[in-house]
Amino acid sequence: MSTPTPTAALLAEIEEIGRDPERGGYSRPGFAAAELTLRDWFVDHARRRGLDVEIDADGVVWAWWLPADGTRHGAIGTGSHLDSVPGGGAYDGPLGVVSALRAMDLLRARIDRPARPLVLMVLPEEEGSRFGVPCLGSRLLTGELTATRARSLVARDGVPFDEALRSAGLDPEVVGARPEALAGLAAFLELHVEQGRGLADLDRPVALGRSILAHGRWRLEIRGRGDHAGSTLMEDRADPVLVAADVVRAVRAAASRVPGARGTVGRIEVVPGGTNVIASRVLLWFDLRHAEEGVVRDLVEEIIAAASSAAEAEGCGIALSEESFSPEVVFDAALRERLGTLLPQAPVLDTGAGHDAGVLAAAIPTGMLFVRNPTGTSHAPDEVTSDEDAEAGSEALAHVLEDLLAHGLRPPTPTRP
Ligand code: HGY
Ligand code: MN
Ligand code: MN
Repeated sequence: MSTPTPTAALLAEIEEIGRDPERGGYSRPGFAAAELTLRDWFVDHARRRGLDVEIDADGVVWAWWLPADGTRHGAIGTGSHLDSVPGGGAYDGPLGVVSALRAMDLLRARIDRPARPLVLMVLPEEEGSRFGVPCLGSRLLTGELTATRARSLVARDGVPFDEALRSAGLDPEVVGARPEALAGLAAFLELHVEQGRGLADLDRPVALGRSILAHGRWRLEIRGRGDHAGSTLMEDRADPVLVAADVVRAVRAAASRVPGARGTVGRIEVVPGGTNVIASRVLLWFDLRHAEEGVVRDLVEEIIAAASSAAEAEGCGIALSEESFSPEVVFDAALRERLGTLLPQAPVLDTGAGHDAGVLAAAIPTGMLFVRNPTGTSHAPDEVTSDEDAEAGSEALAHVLEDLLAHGLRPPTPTRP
């Protein structure tokens, strides 16, 4: 048995937290027990490294490595998330958090103190699996998600947002945008396991991120007439499940017709959910993605037209609500070029997966590093990266952080020969 790399050893410390024996993989919803345990684990490691740790009103964890003058301005931020999708993989989120700790260790072996502050960050509810809004923490931080909307959210398990925050030791009364904290950040870098096979096919361990597809989530309620499975003739039914079946097919057909588009229905709730009961209501969510926002909007129109005609034919009603939308993100070109200079072997990849770095990009220069995932699979237990590649990711992150901490965002002007 080979000795795990330091990054792998850190990951091994959390591999039993939030395992989901029923779905496989991990289920670590935001602000719930498993994610709070992971957050405590991170805070303990940060404190053991002498970092100043604070958890802000939105549940964002900030672990500071300060320069001699103690300033927190002009900070380089790095980190990711610890929550997961239901039955998710071990690396989506935690790899970025663990690699930040490992990069910190590599940096402390090279420099006593940074010339400018480094802050390791853990952003809550990135998957939006509990409250329905992805990147909830970074959206609150930037003000994209208002405190009013956040506090109106009710979790999938029925727990209101305020109650979930209180159980996490936070005060929902003070949730909201934090422009002063954001202003202190000069840049943010997120390392993430690749969610695709780009690096596997290129046979490289680390890549840089270029863009994130525009993507959104919609909730469709289909109202029918609940009734008895045995006493109700077929011609007398208003069955919302039948309409849902048509909508699932419409999502697949619409997205399949547009090159590069993605359309997914991964969650359907049938109410009341009895085997011998014709449902009264169905809740169905669909996720649509494409590089162009206009294409995503057109897909929504097409899907809703199909849902309306299926509902009318079946005597059902529908109601659509948009749960979240993220425009296409192109990461800061100057920062990406800088990273490319520092990591000349790293290819540049686009991604279809959303990230906190994508949300923060609206406010500050952000960039991403991706680490090879041989299966390319994500949001499933088969998500994987090798110990060696995980360590290569941490070393790449340390390398770029060292340069950014030394020189800031303006690269040193090369001295004339
Ligand atoms: O859904 C996404 O793209 C991300 O994993 N939150
Ligand atoms: Mn994810
Ligand atoms: Mn992620």
